[in-house]
Amino acid sequence: MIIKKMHKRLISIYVLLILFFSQTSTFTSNSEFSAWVKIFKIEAVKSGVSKKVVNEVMLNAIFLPKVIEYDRYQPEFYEDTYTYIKKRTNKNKVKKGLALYKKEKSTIDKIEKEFLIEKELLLALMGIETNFGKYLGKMDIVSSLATLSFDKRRSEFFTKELIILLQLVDQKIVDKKILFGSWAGAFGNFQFMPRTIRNYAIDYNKNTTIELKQTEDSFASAANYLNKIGWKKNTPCFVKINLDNTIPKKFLNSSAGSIKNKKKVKYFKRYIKNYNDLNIDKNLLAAIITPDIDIIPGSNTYTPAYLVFSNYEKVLNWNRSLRFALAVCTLKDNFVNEI
Ligand SMILES: [Ca+2]
Repeated sequence: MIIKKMHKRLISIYVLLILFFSQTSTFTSNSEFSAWVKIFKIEAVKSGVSKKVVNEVMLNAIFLPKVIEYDRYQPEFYEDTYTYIKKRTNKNKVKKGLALYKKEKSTIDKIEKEFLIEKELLLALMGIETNFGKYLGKMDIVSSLATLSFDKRRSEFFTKELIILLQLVDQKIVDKKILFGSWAGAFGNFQFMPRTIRNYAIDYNKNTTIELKQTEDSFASAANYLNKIGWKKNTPCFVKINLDNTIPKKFLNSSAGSIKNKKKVKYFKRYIKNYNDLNIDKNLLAAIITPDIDIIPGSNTYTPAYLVFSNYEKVLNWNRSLRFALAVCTLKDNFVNEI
């Protein structure tokens, strides 16, 4: 009995200690965050943003612990390729995309012709990024970007993004009242990061503001972006292959950081069991990806495997995730069969 009581008491002390330390750590990160905001504001002014805009926009920036949780638990890190693609390219998604296309046909067709980007690709990107504008995100992206800048993991990248966002507000390209988007600071129908807005977004309907939550400006901006980074219309993105296990490991790419060891398709002939069924130009430059190799414990390293081409890397430019690019090109092909 006494032992039981002691045990209970120990547990309560333990719980109290945990509570104490977690409170302290929240307190510490809040005060550290405020100190970081002060330093950041000085840097932003140095980079040319007006003091007035820096103060106004940063006034309500808060540390969002949820953003850190999302950052550490992205589906790209734990979902296997088949699950990831299946979830994002189902019939329902195709149906929704077709409905949008029917409604906006003349605008989308015009943009396809002007920027030489397949309408199916644009629909696929919008479908995967925001489910056709349904999930634009409700996060205050100034706070999201500030949280990720304050956090150590990718501080430099997000600090630059936040400064660019302030510059866009300062130059009246972006309205500070509508800065709601994803936990990672992306915005609009196609989830543009501030840098993408600055480099590629356009006021297509020429009404002086760039409206990335409206069809005309958002589709034209996405098409302009893909065109500028070198997407080639009517050339393939990827094909699925069955690999022979004699393939040297150096040819297996499993990181989206950079795609290595590219060769002409015909070079890989002896390693691809379904080579003769591949309906592609065998002189195209290609690389092999095996996306599940690192994240799925005990996965068969050779399945699934894909040959990927230059267009695939353009989608990686958009979002550095092997699975994301596969899902986008899969959904694109699903639309091709329907439109
Ligand atoms: Ca506009």
